[in-house]
Amino acid sequence: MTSLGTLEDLPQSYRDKLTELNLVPLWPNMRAVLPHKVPSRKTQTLNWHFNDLRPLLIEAGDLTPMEKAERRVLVLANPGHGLTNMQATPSIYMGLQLILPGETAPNHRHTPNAVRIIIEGEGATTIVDGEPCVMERGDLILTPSGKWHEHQHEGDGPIIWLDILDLPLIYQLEGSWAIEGKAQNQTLKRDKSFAEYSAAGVVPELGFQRENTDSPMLRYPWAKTRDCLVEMAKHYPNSPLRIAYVNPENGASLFPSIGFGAMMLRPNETLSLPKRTTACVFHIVEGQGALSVDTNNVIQWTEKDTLSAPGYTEIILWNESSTEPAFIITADEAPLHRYLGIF
Ligand code: GTQ
Repeated sequence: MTSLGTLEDLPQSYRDKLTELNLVPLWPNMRAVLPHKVPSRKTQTLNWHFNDLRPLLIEAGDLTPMEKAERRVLVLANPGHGLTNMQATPSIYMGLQLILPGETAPNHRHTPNAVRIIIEGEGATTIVDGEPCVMERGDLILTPSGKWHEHQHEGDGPIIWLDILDLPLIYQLEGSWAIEGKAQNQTLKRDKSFAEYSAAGVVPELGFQRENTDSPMLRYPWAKTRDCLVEMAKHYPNSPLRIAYVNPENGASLFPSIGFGAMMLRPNETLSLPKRTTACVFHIVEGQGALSVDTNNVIQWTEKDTLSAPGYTEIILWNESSTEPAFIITADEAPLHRYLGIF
């Protein structure tokens, strides 16, 4: 690869004339935007330890009433992307949200897609287009783009969950906006979409064509996901135990932008993930262990932690317990990479 001319190689008078006309020469930046064989990646490998950030989130509950927050969230910002840009990876936003007993995060809808993964507490409900979704530990609750959603908490003690949105992507596309609405009329007692799709391979007879491709299932209960992994472990003693969350009607990823999965690591298991183009985040539902990226960057994790890792890397996960399995929920940008033909 030949080295290319730099900005400093050009006379200042010429550079000034370019600037005047809103022009920049490509060649000084050519290798930065088109590096040789491997892309440059800003996503840093890191762990947001739940035990470190929980006290700060609880403190936010004292410092900022719901009326002043609308969503009481501490954003898990990857410093590689700049803290204020609210990116865990190029297209994934993550935040930890706190609701105290009796509080409601008011109704709104927005263009970004969102998923919640419940970490702590019970008795909260997210109402999505009139459908109340119960929030239990490890559950995935979907609020696809454009759907009304509000969060109510009538349990005892705080409820905390992880929000995962494609906000950075939608924001970059200059497509991110929201509108506030009145409290929803909740007509159902609890999640109907889960009832309709609770048996794999069997779907409701609609008698009409769905208008859009959003997953009709809004709540993916952790108990079901966990059971599936444990059951698979009995049949596949030597294979990696990984499953994908999909739209039950068509097998598509939950969102066009972000794909979700779950994995189980048997006691003491070491799992080498296939090398892939996409950055990835990991949320530890149960267990303790370590993650290494390109063998040199080793970080420890435990229950309720959330981690990020860049793409184009060799990722290895260990379960360090010799008696208990570990369970991890993953999110990545694979659907988008596939769509763009760069996966
Ligand atoms: O709960 O609707 O973390 O709108 C960021 C934006 C959560 C939400 C976030 C949101 C929400």
